[in-house]
Amino acid sequence: MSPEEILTGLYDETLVGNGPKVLELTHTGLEQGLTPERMLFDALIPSLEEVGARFERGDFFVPEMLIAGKAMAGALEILRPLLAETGAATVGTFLMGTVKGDVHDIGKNLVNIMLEGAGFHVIDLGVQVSPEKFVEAIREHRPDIVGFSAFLTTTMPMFKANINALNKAGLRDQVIVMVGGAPVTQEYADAVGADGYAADASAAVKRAKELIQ
Ligand code: B1M
Repeated sequence: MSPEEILTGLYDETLVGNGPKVLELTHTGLEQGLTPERMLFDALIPSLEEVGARFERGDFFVPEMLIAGKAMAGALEILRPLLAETGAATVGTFLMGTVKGDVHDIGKNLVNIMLEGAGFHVIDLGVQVSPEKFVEAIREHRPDIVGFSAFLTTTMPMFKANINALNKAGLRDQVIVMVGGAPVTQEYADAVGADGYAADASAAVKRAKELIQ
């Protein structure tokens, strides 16, 4: 198979949620010398974008979105050790979670992997993380940065709720707050009082490094 055929295959099979085939193609891609970045940015992520577009048009429903997401997550697990490979010394601790009410985690996991690759020690609280759980984890782990991910317009307001909880617990000035996720903008991040925002995983690493200096 040529690299182009592998990338087209990854795109098409993710779109239809064929997990086993996506795993097979990811392995084949690596064997053929395709980089994890190329497979991610030229096939897997664009495919999920198309899934989202079809969902918006009413051509796809939640089950299709779910199996496509699972197929992508499987590939990400194979690529994780390669993307997170680092010789760098630990630059800081990053506590991360998807906000309460939101179950999306692929984008958050990708940010985590890239942060690990850049030398951050990442503590992932998972999805549906309540303000109380963030507060408790900040007290326990004393991270340099706490990151909130939200992927729905209906869960973005949890950023403010989380920041209010940090204020109430007297922790706001002890930790840098970063926010992100598909519907989030710099303006929204500023409005809720976050210290940093990034649109994607590479930008998140860049911003985190700037904020920690
Ligand atoms: Co959902 N979903 N979903 N979904 N889903 C979206 C997000 C949506 C945009 C689709 C659409 O309509 N086009 C839409 C949200 C619309 C909106 O609010 N504006 C949507 C909806 C509506 C829903 C439901 C409400 C559907 C329903 O039930 N009727 C429901 C909500 C469930 C809930 O959370 N309560 C739902 C459910 C699901 C599934 C469970 C089926 C599945 C999630 C699987 C999973 O994550 N484990 C799913 C999926 C797969 C999607 C799409 C298709 C793909 C998401 C994804 O993984 N993208 C998505 C459409 C889309 O994004 N185009 C969609 C790839 C990923 C690499 O990108 O997530 O943007 P992204 O992450 C980026 C950046 O956002 C950024 O970096 C990441 C990597 O580059 N980033 C940060 C993320 N976190 C960051 C933190 C930072 C900085 C940057 O600092 C801390």
